[in-house]
This record gives sequence, C-alpha cells and structure tokens, in this order.
Amino acid sequence: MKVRLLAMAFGFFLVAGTAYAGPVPGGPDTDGDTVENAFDNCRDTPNAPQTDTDHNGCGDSCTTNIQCDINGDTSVGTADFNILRMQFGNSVPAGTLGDCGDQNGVVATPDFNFLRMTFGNSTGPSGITTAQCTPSSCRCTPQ
Ligand SMILES: [Ca+2]
Ligand SMILES: [Ca+2]
Ligand SMILES: [Ca+2]
Ligand SMILES: [Ca+2]
Repeated sequence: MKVRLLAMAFGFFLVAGTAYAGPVPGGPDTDGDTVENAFDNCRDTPNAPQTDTDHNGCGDSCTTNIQCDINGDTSVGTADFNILRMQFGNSVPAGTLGDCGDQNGVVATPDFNFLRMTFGNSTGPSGITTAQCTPSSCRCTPQ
C-alpha cells in the first residue's frame, strides 16, 4: 500500500514537472531592450515598457502605421506598393485599395508618400503566442 502511494506521488511529481512547457528564462534578447525574445511582445523593436494597449500579445511599438498593409499580410511591402501603383489616380472606397494615407477616396501622391514613409513596418513579430498571434511566425492580427 505504501509503495503504491509512493508510486502515485512520484507519478504526480513527474506530471507536474513536465506540465510547464513555456519559455525558459535565459534566452537571447535580439533587440537589446532587456526583455528576452521569448517574452518580448515586439521582438525586433526595443520596447522595454512592453506596452500593449489592446492586450493581444503584440506590443504597441510594432503595430503602428500599417494602414498601407493593403494585402493584409501584416507588413507594408512591395506587394502593397504594387497594388497602390495599379490603383494610382483611381477613385476607390475611402481607405481601401491604396487609399491608405489621407483616406479621401482617391489613390494619389499623399497615399504614395505615406506608404513610402511606413515601408517595412509590420505587426510583430512578437515572442508571445496568443489567440491573435500565429504560432509559427508570432505575427499578430492587425486591430
Ligand atoms: Ca528584447
Ligand atoms: Ca522588444
Ligand atoms: Ca497590441
Ligand atoms: Ca488618397
């Protein structure tokens, strides 16, 4: 009986010991903001305060100025530029299809300039996986 109890207790400790599979402290800190990658809600941008206003696991520092992410891939890049270029001069529903700067319903120079200024901006990557962060790349869904 005693042996069986001991075995059960041992089994419990084994399970308890392996239950925590989260990140372990001591990992790299790529952006040097003193928050290790695995815990950093904006891995590639220094943001020591870790402010995350909407609590989606993606820091405010890497979710700003991505209005020109026209194709919705969570970053402003060449594909977005090409969409804007094809729509240049066109009237579109305000804020869509390249009207990402002044959002006045016409794709024009102010929109191009805004895309240019925010080129390369992206949401994430975050080191924290949440419902809104894709586990594979830890990109966050724009809000
Ligand atoms: Ca960091
Ligand atoms: Ca950071
Ligand atoms: Ca956020
Ligand atoms: Ca416009």
